[in-house]
Amino acid sequence: MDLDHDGRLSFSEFEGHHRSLVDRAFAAFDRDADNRLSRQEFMAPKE
Ligand SMILES: [Ca+2]
Ligand SMILES: [Ca+2]
Repeated sequence: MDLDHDGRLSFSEFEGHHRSLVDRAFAAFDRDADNRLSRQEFMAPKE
């Protein structure tokens, strides 16, 4: 998360970390990988 290892978290480091988490969460829902969540994908229980 602290990309430049200066012991502090810059905004871009923080943003990049959370962006990657969000990307992974989105990909977990997006079963057909079309970069859109249908209602069915969004409502489907995670496995
Ligand atoms: Ca840093
Ligand atoms: Ca989809």
